[in-house]
Amino acid sequence: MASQRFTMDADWLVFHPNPSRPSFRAPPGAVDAHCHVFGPGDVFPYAPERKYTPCDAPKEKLWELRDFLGFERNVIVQATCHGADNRALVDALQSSDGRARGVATVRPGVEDAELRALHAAGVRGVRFNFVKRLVDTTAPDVLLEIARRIQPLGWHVVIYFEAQDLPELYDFFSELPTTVVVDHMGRPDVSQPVDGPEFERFIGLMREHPNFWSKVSCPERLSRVGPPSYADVVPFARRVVETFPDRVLWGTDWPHPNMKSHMPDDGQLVDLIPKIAPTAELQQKLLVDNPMRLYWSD
Ligand code: 0GY
Repeated sequence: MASQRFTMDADWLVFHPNPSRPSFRAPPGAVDAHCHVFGPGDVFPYAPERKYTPCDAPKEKLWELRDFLGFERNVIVQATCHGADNRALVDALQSSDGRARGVATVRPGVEDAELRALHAAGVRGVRFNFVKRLVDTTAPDVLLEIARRIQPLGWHVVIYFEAQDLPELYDFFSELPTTVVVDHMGRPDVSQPVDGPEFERFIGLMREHPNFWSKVSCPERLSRVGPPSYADVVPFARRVVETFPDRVLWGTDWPHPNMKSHMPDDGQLVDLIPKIAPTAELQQKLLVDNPMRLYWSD
C-alpha cells in the first residue's frame, strides 16, 4: 500500500490528551458502543470523497482509553472520513482479541464474499449517514437494497440524522427490515422542551417501531451549556433510557470528530452515566446486557 501524508484540517481539535479518571465505576463487561478509529492515514488512507481530514486516532489509543475508563469492549463505527474503505476498522477488530465489534460502510453492489469477510472480522452492522455536512445523498432505494443484503447475516442498520430531518426520513426508516440503531438520539435540539413536539416525534418513532434502538451518546455535540455538566442533555438521555431500557446503548464517541467548540474529557462523559441511567439495573442494561445482545450474541 502506497504511503500517503495527510494534514488534518486547520480547525480540527485533537482528542483529549489526558482525560480524568471517572468516579463512576462501570459494571464488569461494560461496552463503549460508539467510537471510531482514524487511520493512521499513512497506513489506512482517508477517503478521497471525505468532507474532513481528522487527526490520526489509532486503535492502540482506543484500547488505552477503554482500559483507563474501566470498560472492557468497544463497538467501532466506520466514520465518513474513511468512506467505504473499512480497512482501518477491520485491522482494529482483528487486533482486539475479540473485544471489539464493528459497524461498516458498504456501497451497493458489495460482493457477498466481502460481507462474509467483514462478518468474520467482527462487523455486525452497516451505517447510513444522513447528516448533510458529512456525506452526499444516497437514494433511499439503494440503502434499502443494502439493508436487505445484510439482513441474512443478522446485522443491523445504524442511522445518523439530525432532528429537523426526521419528518422527511420517517417513512423510509419505517421500511427498514432489520434492527435499527439511531445515533445520538437523533440529535435533538436540547433548547426545546424534553416533552416538546420535536423530541416527541423521536420518542414516537421508537415507540412505534420495536426494532428501533437509540444511542444515548454525544452530550458534547448537543449541549448548549457545555462541560462538565452537559445538564441540558441529561433529561433527554434519561427519558430515552427510562422509556426504552432494553433498547439503549452508550458510547464515548472518541475521538470526537468535528468538535469545534471544545474537546470533551472522556472521564467526565463517563461520569454522566449515573445521571442518565440512575439505577444499577439501568446501568447494567445500558452498558452490558444490551450491547452484548446486539453485538456478541454469537
Ligand atoms: C460521530 C459524529 C460525527 C461524524 C461522523 O462518520 C462521521 O464522520 O459520524 C459528526 O461530525 O457529527 O458520531 O462521530
